[in-house]
Amino acid sequence: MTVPPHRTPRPSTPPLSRARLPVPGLARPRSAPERGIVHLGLGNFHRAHQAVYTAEALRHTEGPWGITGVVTGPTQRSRTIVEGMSAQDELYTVLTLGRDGSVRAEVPGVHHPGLLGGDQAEAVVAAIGEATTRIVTLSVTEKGYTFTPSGGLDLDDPRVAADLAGTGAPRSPLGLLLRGLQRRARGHAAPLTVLSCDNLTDNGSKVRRLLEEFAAALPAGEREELTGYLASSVTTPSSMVDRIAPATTDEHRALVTRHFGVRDAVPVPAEPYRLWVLQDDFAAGRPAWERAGAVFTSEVASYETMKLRLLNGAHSLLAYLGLLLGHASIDGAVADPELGPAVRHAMTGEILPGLDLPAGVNGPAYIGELLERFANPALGHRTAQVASDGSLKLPVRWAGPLDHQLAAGTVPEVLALGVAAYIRVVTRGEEAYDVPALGAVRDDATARLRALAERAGEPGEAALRVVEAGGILPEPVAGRREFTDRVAAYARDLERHGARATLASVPLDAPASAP
Ligand code: CS2
Repeated sequence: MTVPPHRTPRPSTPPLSRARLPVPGLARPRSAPERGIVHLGLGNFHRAHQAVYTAEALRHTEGPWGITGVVTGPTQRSRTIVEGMSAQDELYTVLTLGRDGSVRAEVPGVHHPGLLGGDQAEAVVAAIGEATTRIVTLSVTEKGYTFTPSGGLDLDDPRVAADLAGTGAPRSPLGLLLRGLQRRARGHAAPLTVLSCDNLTDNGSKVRRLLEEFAAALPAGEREELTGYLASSVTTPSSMVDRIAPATTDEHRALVTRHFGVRDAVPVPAEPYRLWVLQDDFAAGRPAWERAGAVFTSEVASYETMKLRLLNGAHSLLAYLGLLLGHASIDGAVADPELGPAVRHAMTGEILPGLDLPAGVNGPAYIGELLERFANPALGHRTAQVASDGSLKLPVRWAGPLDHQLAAGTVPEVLALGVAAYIRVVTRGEEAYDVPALGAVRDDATARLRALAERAGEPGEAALRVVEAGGILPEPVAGRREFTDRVAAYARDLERHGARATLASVPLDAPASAP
């Protein structure tokens, strides 16, 4: 789509609506088809990824694949999206921002009115329970799955406990899903696919295990009907999802007005790249997502591991070390003359060696492509955003490569420094990076990890305690003295000499150093 010349924003700019479209550069979407999908986690990622694939698939092959989006996060932020879309005929703009400054936009137009998981739980359960619903998709982030570090359902999580008691409306994403499945099991029992679109290894098996454990913890009677329905009628394919879609800012809103002459309260910025790799195991049909470029393969696991360790793993390194170096955005962090090469070294020498790449993928070429994607200055992807929830992200992203390297007898230096940087950011907060404008890093483990660190006092000892007792990294990694000693040494160096001097001291010549 070509972009029209910039327009001067007018105070009376009309809101985005079906009647207002098309405008130059922005086509009018067809009306949303009958609902066949309920999506839990109506955030930016879903709106720039699955919704775009679905809209494109529907342009080629029609089907009942309209989406009811459910927001499951904190209520205020959630309301903004649901209310914003509702005031715009359920439409919003996906802004595709190129490295060269190019701006393309599209309006997927596949959504039905959204629901608030908190206030409208009964409506969500009813929507999942309807016979016409064939797929429930999830992008609820690591936090939404309420699991323990070993991957089982966290029965101590207050949301899970309340949902199991069943006295009030379900509160957790899995609780909503489970009660919806129960409704199906008790009614028409039509088959359903539950498709996780989150950054978790083997996300299909994970979600199945969690649902089974949830069902098993219900009172007898409820338990049997649900366990039977899960086994006979619900499939949980795995999928690898990829598209960088940062948080929306006023700049993105202004960009829509400037380029297209309409007002959009809830646009989504995204990079041009997108990929979706799925296992083709759908119980009741699916959109023709392959017509939009999705890849159906039995090799999902190797795509997932590659993406989680190389893209997300490097992202986290850029986020923590970037924050300590004063970088507000990922593109600024990767352009840093010391940090950029260190992260490339980690990807090539510390992460890539442990990977079983999917057939036909060239590791160094993939790494080069990732570094270019990170360098996109138009995205303004904030380091503080990627750094949030590290206690749940790091086990998925860094534990595998750390384990692989340590088992091979080497200490991966950049990853060890990354762990020290994470600990510094999470235990010291904004004081660690001295530039409050970089923003707050949210992590539910903060209070717990801070308490561990405070008891130790000195930064090296504090880092040791957090690694050994913080439950962030699994035992085979957290119990390795040669590794924890390096993390402690880096934690001391960060305190004494600062991030730049510490980074400069990391040996980057060999693939990884011997202990
Ligand atoms: C990022 C991801 O915020 C984060 O932790 O690493 O959201 C990343 O942008 C996506 O996974 C890209 O597909």
